[in-house]
Amino acid sequence: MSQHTTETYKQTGYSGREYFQQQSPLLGNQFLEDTQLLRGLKRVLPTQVLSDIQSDLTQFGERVITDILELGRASENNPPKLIQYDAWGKRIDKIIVDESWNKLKDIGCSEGLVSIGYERKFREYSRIYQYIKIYLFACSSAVFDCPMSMTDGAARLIELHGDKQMKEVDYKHFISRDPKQFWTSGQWMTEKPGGSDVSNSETIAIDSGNGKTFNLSGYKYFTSATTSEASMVLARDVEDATTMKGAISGSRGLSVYFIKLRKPNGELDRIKVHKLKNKFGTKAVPTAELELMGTPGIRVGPKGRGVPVISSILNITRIHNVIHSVATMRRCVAIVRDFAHRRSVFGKLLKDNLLYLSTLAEMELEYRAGLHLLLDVSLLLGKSECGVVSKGEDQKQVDLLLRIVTPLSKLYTAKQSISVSSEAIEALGGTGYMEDSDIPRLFRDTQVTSIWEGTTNVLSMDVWRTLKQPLTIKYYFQSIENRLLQASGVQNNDTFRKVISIIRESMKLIQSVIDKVMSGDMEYAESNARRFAYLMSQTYMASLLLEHAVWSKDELDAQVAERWCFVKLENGKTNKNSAISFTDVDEKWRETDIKLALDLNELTGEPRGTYDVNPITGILRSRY
Ligand code: UCC
Repeated sequence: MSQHTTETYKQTGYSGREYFQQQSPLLGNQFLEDTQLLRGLKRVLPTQVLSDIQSDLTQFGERVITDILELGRASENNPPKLIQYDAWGKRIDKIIVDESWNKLKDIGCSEGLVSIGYERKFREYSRIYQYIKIYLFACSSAVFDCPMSMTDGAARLIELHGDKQMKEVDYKHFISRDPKQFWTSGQWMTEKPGGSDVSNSETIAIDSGNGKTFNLSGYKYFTSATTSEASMVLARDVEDATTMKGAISGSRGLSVYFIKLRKPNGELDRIKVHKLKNKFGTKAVPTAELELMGTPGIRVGPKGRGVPVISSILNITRIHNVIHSVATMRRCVAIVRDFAHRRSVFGKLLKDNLLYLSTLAEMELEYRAGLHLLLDVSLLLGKSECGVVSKGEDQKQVDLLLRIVTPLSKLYTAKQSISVSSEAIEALGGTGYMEDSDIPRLFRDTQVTSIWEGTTNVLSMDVWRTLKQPLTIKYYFQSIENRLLQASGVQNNDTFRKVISIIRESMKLIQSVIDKVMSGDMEYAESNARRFAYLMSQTYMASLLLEHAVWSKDELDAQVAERWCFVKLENGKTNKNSAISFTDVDEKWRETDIKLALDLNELTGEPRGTYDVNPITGILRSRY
């Protein structure tokens, strides 16, 4: 210590000593450390498929905490800019994105984030493979999963409704693994008169004279990923723009059009970008307000069937929403779990604080239930697309089940992810609230999952739309009942018996609501739609957790199913009619909390997240 410092210390107390430095949370390989994912995949995938994809998922799990995470951060730090005029006053409408955003596109392409689902190398399991890669990618990629989701939806729409040219040329760009060939697509529906209600759409489409190409004019209010090469656009068919002759009002006058955004010289083709949206989250995603000024487009699918046709995109992007939501929950759990091993308060590490662990256990519970739902809906999609059915099923059953499970999983996991990510901020205290900790971004980004692709209420009403087809509820109950049957075959398992009984009660409640609505009480249906959709989601998820517990024969998995039933379906009731009392919960679940929160390593009994070096790969963990 210098003479001067010693003097200063004597006078002011300053000694130049080192102050406490908190270690930041670290992340390891996001595939290998996700033990629940590995177990879930073991349950749903044939052994050979898992063995074929495991090394790819492992390398990708490492990339999402290294180069992809760095690119995602760079994209976040350099959000897109709109340059409307050049120095000479010429209107140019250029959206400038950071180079990292373009690199994320190239990586997404070469990693097959869209193509895997269409190459169908693993038939019905291909969607699970594709979606687990996107799940790993989502929280590291500055939400580049958004353009990927719409590209996925556009590829599916062309597969179902596209003409020869689209199938032979455009589709191939969407599913390419060559970054030079790869295109992303937008999906432009929303206008100022309506986001949820598209029936008032003002954009019009007029035949250019050849009966094939149409000119589109209108103002689109939210166009995500405006740097895409192409887009699917909802527009109203008219014969005359001035008189609006030929226009049919409401959503039945709408059709879907496929447009290419740019001319060969790279300039936007009769599209004016009015502004980039100033969003709460998803800051790197260039979302714009723009005007179509006679932009050429080709109709996709039948005239006037715009909503059902574009729904084939919506039903895909809604599953991407589930992916993003579940990925957010998993990332939050990973960060908080690691932090619990590094942060000491009130004389002990957070990993030894029972209340902290109880909160983390709740987050883990939400994540696990969301994960099993994601695996289920992905498999249903794969089966539906590949025309594959399981024993005792038929195709209609798969299709209708997919149709209802899609909105149920979208609406429910979005809400879960918002509460879990909010909890993660709190779990990291003041630093978790700081932008440069990167944690608030997870919360802001996932807040949108309950809004885009249909709000919770719109999706809740969509659940009622699906129930108009009477077989839907039959298949929904049947799929749950199959799982209950499996579990009831397990001897001497009190936990399973309890879970089965609670799920059966919930099914009765669901049926009673349906009966009331079928008797004509539509106001009841509308005002209770959200509660009802939650009940249907939670009941279905309970059955999935039960199925997983039956498969794994793991006592902890059985307790997870039981806890889900208690928290969600029994609603924490303490009356004597309840299958589980609060006292039971306290005694039994204290131990479970620790296991759930810390995800103890089965081999060593050590909690994961205590190492700076990944115990599985031996590779250094990355700072989140
Ligand atoms: O926000 C947007 C882009 C953001 C970026 C996306 C990234 C997300 C990925 C996340 C990863 C990070 S695009 C805008 C999103 N907008 C919406 O989602 C719209 C929300 N509103 C709805 O969903 C409404 O319920 C509407 C628009 C579907 C309501 O329209 P209608 O015309 O009033 O509905 P109808 O009359 O009930 O239905 C018309 C037809 C019916 O068939 P038919 O005529 O045969 O009876 C319905 O059964 O459409 C059919 N239909 C469907 N079919 C309606 N919805 C569906 C569906 N989901 N699947 C199949």
